[in-house]
Amino acid sequence: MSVSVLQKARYQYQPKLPGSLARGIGEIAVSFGAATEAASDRDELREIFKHTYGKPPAVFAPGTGNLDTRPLKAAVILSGGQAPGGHNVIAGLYDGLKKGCRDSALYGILGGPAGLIKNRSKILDGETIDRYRNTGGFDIIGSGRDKIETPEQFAASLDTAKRLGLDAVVIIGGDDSNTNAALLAEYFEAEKSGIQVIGCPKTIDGDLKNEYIETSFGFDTAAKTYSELIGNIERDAASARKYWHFIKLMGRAASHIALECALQTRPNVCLISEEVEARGFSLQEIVEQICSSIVRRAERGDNFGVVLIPEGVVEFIPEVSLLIDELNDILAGEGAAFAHLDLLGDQLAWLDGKLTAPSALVLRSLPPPIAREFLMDRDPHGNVQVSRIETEKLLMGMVERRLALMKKEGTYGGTFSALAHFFGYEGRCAFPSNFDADYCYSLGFNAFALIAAGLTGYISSVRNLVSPASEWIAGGAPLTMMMNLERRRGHTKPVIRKALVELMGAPFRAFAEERDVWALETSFAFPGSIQYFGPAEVSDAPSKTLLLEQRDRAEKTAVPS
Ligand code: FBP
Repeated sequence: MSVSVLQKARYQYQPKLPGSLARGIGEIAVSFGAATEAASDRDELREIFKHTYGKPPAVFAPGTGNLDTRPLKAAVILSGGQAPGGHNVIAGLYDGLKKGCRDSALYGILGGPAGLIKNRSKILDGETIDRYRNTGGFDIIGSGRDKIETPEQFAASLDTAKRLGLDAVVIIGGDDSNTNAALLAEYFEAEKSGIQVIGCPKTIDGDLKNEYIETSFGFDTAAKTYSELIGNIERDAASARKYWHFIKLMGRAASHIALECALQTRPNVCLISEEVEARGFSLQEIVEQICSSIVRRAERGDNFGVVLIPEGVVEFIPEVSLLIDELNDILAGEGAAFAHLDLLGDQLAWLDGKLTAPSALVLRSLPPPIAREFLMDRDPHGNVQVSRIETEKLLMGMVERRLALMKKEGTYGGTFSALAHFFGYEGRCAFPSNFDADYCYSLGFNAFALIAAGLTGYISSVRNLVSPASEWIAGGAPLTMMMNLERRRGHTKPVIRKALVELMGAPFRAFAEERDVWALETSFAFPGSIQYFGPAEVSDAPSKTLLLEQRDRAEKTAVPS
């Protein structure tokens, strides 16, 4: 791969560290809070995590150093979807290890968790690390979506770790991957291996978030990348004055990305899946909402606009969610028979007798190409692949039909011409923003500090993120405190609770206060591209979501004077 001018310049960027870690190792002291409990299902979780449950949170502060400075061997795994900043987590971890002791070593596990099971790794030296500093992507070692689940896979993972002579494994991933990290830590402890496991919070979706994780890394850069594109489209729409743009945004189940992009760009309409579910909106009601903005803007002569759609929204619409559940069940049981049917007509006829009447009706009401997407191959877990359903086109088509009807009735007099977009992969491997570059480097360095403090079953936690990096709080939170039991694929399992958009949360409230004005007027905002150089208020700004949440938290915890 050749190196662009920006990449060359970014190699020179020195990410910032929290003040407590930006010092000699001999001056970093770890201290602990009180023992923790899981939010719910405590007895069951205590039983599952016999050796790792309920540990205290850790925090690093300047002081008389008590970290291990012997040579350490660690391995790092990238797990799940790409998120900007992964390379900096690895660089921070590498630099921490080398700062602790120059004889320490870092292995990269190749291709995600499967690499640990299959013993596929490479040593990461300084020269390799330098080629990836401050760059996007996960290509330094690759990632994967496999899980370490069966007793054989746990045993094989331990075998690999022993063969490599590891002291610790760092797993960089989302909620599922960190659940896996917790289970691996427990297994390694139960086997008295002495090998530690530390997690790092990654995902552009922003749904790994709690008291100790203010944001997952990658969210900031991905949302800023999409916001730039949306802003550019808004400016084009306002210039051409003839298109409505329907833009689907990645984020899987949670709507954090769509909400952040809405706060950044002030579109005419932004759907929030969590609200759709809470208020039980039907597909038709969503169409009516969009049409209401289109009709009222047309009355002002504004036959253009922008609609944002979170990629998971179909799963939150009650009648569509029921259809998806029924299809998943039917295809899990009788997938082989279904696979013989090629034509959509045959597939629908076959399903008619098996789906409930309302679900059969919904399926038949969908435009044929969209209906086909609902019937596509399931993912490895037997679920429909929602990111491959073209919701933006579905809504666009339904809106068009509704407007045509309104025109006949004389309730709509505008012109409607629409374009569909999907922004997802465009944002996952962007050069990390300064925020993500600093945050990720800090998470990686902090993961080293947790290893050197002898901890296992912890997630790297860097907080106070809206303050300057020198004031960030570095430490670790025990993974078991983030867990609860959930039904997954017919089994009750310990999992880290997914953080969806809270309708009482500050970001949603800020959006809800303004959206009625946006629906009617042209209130667009144009954030422009991520700035890597220049004034700090432009280049180091965190996401609006983080700012609003932190301001809200500060107000709630402020002591009245
Ligand atoms: P992670 O949760 O693993 O970070 O992945 C996030 C994500 O980008 C989702 O927003 C999206 O639905 C999914 O990955 C797409 O990934 P894939 O291309 O592997 O299906």
